[in-house]
Amino acid sequence: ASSEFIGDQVDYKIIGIDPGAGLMKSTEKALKEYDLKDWKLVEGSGAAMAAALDKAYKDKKPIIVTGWTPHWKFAKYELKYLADPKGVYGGDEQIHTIARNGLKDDHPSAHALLDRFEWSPDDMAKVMVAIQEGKKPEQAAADWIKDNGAKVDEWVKDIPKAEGKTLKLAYVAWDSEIASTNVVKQVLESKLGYKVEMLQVEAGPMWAGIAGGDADAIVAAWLPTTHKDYYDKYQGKFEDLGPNLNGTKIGLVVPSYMNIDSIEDLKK
Ligand code: PBE
Repeated sequence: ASSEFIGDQVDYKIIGIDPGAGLMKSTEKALKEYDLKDWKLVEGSGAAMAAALDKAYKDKKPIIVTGWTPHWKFAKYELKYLADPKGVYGGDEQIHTIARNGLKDDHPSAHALLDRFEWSPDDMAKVMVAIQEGKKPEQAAADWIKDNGAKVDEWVKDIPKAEGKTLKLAYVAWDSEIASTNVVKQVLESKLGYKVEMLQVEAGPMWAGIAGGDADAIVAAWLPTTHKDYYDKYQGKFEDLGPNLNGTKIGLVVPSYMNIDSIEDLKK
């Protein structure tokens, strides 16, 4: 093999994230389906993936990462998804809000807000970019709420306040979910009077926590594909409140300066 082969250039490594992420399971599947036997998927975290991408990009070096949209990286760098002709990463997805069973009876106001919560990829990207540029997540969420008063007022319209009640929102430290969970926490607190605790966990425990009732809700369920295993495993043990965001994507992402376009190009 010569150094023209993309595998040699990146040491046959794909930079992954946390092992529980649906994106990691899909990528393992992609390695099989595209017959990429020599390739390794490197475990890490969303933050480590972003750091590796940043470093490679600054040096104009080749790199392949597991990526998703919405994500601030697409605002900061010129990137492209590798085509996935076999459709391993699935098609259109939504991010859903999931409540624990019984939340509607125990916390009707929170349930009503969670059921109404819905925003756009652009909304989410604004919060993500602000955090990436150095704002604290709480501040970025508070600023977004201030700048989007009409939208937030629609979410909370006619919902009675629930002074002093406590709630637990579980989430994984993916940048997209840090943004959404902080916004929902702040709305529940500042508009409805709840006290909200954010539980940062891995993907498996997040779903187990909702199914077991240890967490009250998540706004971080990527469906129907990315979190299908978790969804099927706990079916019946949670309430699906439907999409809170439309228009996501996951897959393998590379800098635009790289001379490949499809996952199939990794085989050459
Ligand atoms: N993500 C971001 C997650 C869902 C949110 C795509 C990294 C995952 O793969 O499970």
